[in-house]
Amino acid sequence: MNGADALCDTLLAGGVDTCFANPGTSEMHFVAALDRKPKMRCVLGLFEGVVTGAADGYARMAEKPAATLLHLGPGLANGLANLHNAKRARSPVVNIVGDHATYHLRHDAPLTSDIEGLARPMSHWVHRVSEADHVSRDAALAITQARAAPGRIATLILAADAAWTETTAPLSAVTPPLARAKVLQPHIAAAAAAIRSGKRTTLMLSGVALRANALEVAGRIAKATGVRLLAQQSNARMERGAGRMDIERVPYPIEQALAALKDIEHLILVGAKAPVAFFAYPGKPSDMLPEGCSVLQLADPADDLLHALQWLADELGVGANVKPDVMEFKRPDLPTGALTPASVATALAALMPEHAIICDESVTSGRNLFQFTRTVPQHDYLQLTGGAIGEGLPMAVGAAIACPDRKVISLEADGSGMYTLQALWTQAREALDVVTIVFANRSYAILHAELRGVGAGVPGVNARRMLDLDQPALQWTQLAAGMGVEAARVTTAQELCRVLKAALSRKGPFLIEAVL
Ligand SMILES: Cc1ncc(C[n+]2csc(CCOP(=O)(O)OP(=O)(O)O)c2C)c(N)n1
Ligand SMILES: [Mg+2]
Repeated sequence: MNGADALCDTLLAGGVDTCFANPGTSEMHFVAALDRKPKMRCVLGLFEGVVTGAADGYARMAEKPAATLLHLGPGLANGLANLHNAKRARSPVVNIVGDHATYHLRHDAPLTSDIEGLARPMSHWVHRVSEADHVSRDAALAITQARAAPGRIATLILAADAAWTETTAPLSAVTPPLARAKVLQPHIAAAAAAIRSGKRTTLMLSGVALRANALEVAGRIAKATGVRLLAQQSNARMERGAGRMDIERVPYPIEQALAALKDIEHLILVGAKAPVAFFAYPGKPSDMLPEGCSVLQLADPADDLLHALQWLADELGVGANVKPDVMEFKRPDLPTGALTPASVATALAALMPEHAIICDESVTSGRNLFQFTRTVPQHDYLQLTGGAIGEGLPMAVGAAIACPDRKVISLEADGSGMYTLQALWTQAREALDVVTIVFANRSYAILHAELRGVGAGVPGVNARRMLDLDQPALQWTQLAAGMGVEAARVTTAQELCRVLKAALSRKGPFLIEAVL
């Protein structure tokens, strides 16, 4: 057994059985060891942003980490943006980065770089293993770190000679994850007092407080006390649909966000952060809460949020007899006419299957998606959490691998999609059940609005050349076909309905280019 074998065995013993990879020479012994482990599913991404984005999507749905396999500093650097998104999503990831053999580093070969320096900002934990005898111990540590609530990025840098050297060190056991911490009684008492105060109080939820069971309790509290429920603007995962408690999110556009928050006197955070503007805009506030609004942190993202809400309900005397106002099942009629974000959302609401997973990187086109999908079959809704675009298509890969029996619906803006479109190839190779709808508005539409929003004026020739995706228009059906994914272009709502229905009724990847 060499260090690489010890790494694989420790990963498998720790429940890490999926590896998203883009290897190089320094990882060849790790590749060979993975080759000896049929229980490990190895998934190739043709760019490291696919690898890290898939690890994020996987973790959100599997509720456990995948491993990555990245090639030295440059490979890691290519994957950093989606590692950032994963960190913001609080996804557990065992991020494995190969490095040169220890004795080779001093020669400053071309791929040598400061891997620790690159890893640190997007990791919670960074550790280098240089000796085969330490690989299992350190891999177990990495898994423990990744699984610590609410989920962490654990980067393990593996020296090539640590991987290839023989070891007789016993495999380290991976400690089971600790139970989430229970909140303390004074927090419950303070939250209950705020809700009883008669002032306008909002419970702001994120993290696992947006799962159906926690939302149900929050819904009972809201029904009995009149407290308002609101979710963070972007969230890793929400359980939505008919029979569940619906919850609004803080809108993205700052004016709408300020309007949504303007009446709050007490804000109680349950696994959420107090809302701040996504960007600074001249003359507008960064802290979006109204003056004098008090903020109370009931529960941290790492806490047992369901328990906190249940305890709060008890404290307020909200019994199980109080029923939340859950959504009743209802689908819209199939849309007709022009293809617009609204008609795409309507088609989706009319046709989407039970237990779908929606990966949303639709940017401006998805702004009103929620209002169309409140009453549709139950589904999970995954968002871009760190604002770094190029995560949607890889996230769909990871979600589909985590949940092979569920349909993944990937809503992708055309500009964002181009960052990591190689994910389509992985979808084809792995025969993943993903229907992608590309919102082909042939523009960085959001940035046209932001140019006005920051007061920078109207776009001239240079600005338009930086914000428009025309000349040439992207041919998404050809891009998809080139990577083995069947695709169709639609230009009317009727056409979309016909193609979407067909795509949803079969297994495997399909891409719909919706020309807006
Ligand atoms: C990694 C990264 N690079 C650049 C940006 C800046 N940015 C934000 S949105 C956007 C373009 C969005 O265009 P598209 O995906 O087509 O969505 P649309 O606005 O058209 O709905 C860009 C470049 C970003 N958020 N993240
Ligand atoms: Mg666009």
